[in-house]
Amino acid sequence: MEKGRVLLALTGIHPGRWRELLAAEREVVLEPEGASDPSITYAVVWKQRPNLLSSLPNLRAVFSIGAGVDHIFADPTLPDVPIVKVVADNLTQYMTEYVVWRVLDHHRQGMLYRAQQQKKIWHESPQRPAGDISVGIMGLGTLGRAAASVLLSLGFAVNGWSRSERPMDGVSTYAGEAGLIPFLNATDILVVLLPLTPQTQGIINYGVLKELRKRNGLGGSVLINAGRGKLQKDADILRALEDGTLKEASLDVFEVEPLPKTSRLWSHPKVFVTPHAAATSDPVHLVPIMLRQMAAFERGEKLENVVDRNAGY
Ligand code: NDP
Ligand code: OXD
Repeated sequence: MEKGRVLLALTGIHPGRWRELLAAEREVVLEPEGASDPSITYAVVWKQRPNLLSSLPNLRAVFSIGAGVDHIFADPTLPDVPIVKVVADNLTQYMTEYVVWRVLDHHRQGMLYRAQQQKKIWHESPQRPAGDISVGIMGLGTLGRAAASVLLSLGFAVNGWSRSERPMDGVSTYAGEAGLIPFLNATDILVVLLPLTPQTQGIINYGVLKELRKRNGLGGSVLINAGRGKLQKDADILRALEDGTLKEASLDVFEVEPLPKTSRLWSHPKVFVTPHAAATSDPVHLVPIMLRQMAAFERGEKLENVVDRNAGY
């Protein structure tokens, strides 16, 4: 197979470093140039504009610069070529850090103590051992499993929910629709690491939050969403916080991003907001993986981490 040219089409992300690193081994065409170009065989994309990829007559594969690929599937004319998602130690590590940071902050009452500090209140609240708390991870894939293993090592009880059965040592696992309610009923801190698909859209709604475990002494359950914003209903989260169904939430992702300045989530005292920053895609770590994959593909080897089109992730 001939060495193909790469189209770089990133929306909302500066292409400079990506282009520079890809150019070490490949000729790179930067969108908006490149449409219909027969010399382009690969596309490296983030939220590419619709119909762009279908205009490339010799496209062989698409590389997402993120672990999520919903931004690619948003294109209604996606050509039938393999779509490769990011699986990289560096990104996994970032996500694990985010999840563990947020779980520990909620568990160790960071919100309460920050509020007390503001008012100069010296008051120690009761502490619970990590083993008393069940962290439920929705989406026990690459990122969910990595976070689960660190949470286990910290002593938390860990539950995991996935589409198919995914056994993991030390984790109580649940699968599919039948497993959802039992999973929620056994979970105090819900961590969402699902992909956005037609099946998962809006899954974090009031009814689901209501099913989280209710226990005396914990003051309510906690939601941490670092998956995708459209998995959740922002208004349902606010309702659950207002009526005590939820004690607190850490949200990295939102139905609309950037989170509109008018959103109550920004100023809610029980919500911790980050700007879709849980795990950044670092070209220094990700481009070498893409270049290695392109070269291997041209030697006739199989691409790794190809998305399942039917499943949508
Ligand atoms: P994986 O594909 O490795 O894992 C996805 C998991 O979700 C799998 O366990 C899968 O089940 C499960 N799942 C998918 N659909 C369903 C469903 N309908 N019901 C139950 N479980 C389901 O993905 P990653 O771990 O690599 O990434 C997860 C997501 O994290 C990404 O798609 C992206 O949206 C988000 N992300 C967010 C970032 C941020 O900065 N906020 C950064 C990186 C990723 P099964 O195992 O059975 O297939
Ligand atoms: C991703 C993301 O999908 O950063 O990797 O959201």
